[in-house]
Amino acid sequence: MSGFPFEIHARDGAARIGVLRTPRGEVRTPAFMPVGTAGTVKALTVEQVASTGSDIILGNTYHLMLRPGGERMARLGGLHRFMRWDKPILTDSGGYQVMSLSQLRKLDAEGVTFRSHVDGAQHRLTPEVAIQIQADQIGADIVMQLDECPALPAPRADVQKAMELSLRWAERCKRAFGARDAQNLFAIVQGGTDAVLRRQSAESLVSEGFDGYAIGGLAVGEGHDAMLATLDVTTPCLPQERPRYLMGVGKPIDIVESVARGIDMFDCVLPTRSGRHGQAWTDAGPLNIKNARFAEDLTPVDESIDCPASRDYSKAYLHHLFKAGELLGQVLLSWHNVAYYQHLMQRLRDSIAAQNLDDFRAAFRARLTPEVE
Ligand code: PRF
Repeated sequence: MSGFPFEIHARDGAARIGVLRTPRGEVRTPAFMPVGTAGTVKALTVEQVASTGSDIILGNTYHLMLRPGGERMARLGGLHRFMRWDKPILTDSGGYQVMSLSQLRKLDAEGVTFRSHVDGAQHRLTPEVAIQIQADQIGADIVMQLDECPALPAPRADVQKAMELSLRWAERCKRAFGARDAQNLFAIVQGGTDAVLRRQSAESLVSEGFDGYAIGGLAVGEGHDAMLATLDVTTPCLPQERPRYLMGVGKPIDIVESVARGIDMFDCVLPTRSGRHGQAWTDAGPLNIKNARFAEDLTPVDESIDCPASRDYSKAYLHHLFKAGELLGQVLLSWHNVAYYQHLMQRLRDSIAAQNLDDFRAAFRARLTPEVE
């Protein structure tokens, strides 16, 4: 495997900026991928998502295989055409969502059987099926291996078993994926917070050779410091020349600290989910827009961000929309939050280019004050 061209343009400590060149467009790294679980970045049009500077979005195999279904997705011409997003899409492989969302799941060495949370129908996901749905039916540009991610804390023996199963599934995914020019396959490092297991997982996957390497199994209950300590032992085992993706992370401060440790890609539901619940992300942390102190606040959430939702609407108006239960409030805060995340990624890229990431980190930490309720 060689993978899409990945050019690293500058480094600052372990951090890097680069460009991943896919046939559907360039991904500037470090990159944040808004989550488009069920064929939509919730509450946003693709034009709004693109306007935030998002180069790539994430889709979920689990949701799409249940609805509209993999075969129907293929007949509809694949996910890009269906949802009108013509830039790159990375899909998660489904195993993680089966564990958190489905009912009556049963894991064996071959795969996982589960009942749909939509209609209770039984489905089965194996490494081969996960590749077929992602690569052939959804038509994802970046396909993730099927893996098992245990919730932490867990006994070491369970973490080891999940890591070893994920290694065997990585091999099967690689065989099923075969040789493709227009699509990439990323492996997923597992191993909890155990340095020995993490190194073993990373070294095995790297010796097999994948187009990119994700770090899974974090942000699952271990806490910020344990997550960063795990990155410190894992990223040095990954090849410099391929992208590194930290799955399901995170808060802005998690992203800042992970970029400093050499991570190139992120995804998280936080900007869209918290936007739908009335939270606006800022450098000072999340604002609860329903708080009475915003009722007559005519200032925008962040006038330095080039997005109508951040710059042109007042906090008082957003407060009113949420108080009145108006849908537009959810749209505008989702839009602002994704724009805030992309603006943060741009500031991180600029800091790495200017070799002053440490100053940016220190200033970012200093501005983070808990919200006064
Ligand atoms: N595996 C997969 N998807 C994921 C994770 C994982 O470990 C995580 C963990 N934070 C988020 N999404 N396949």
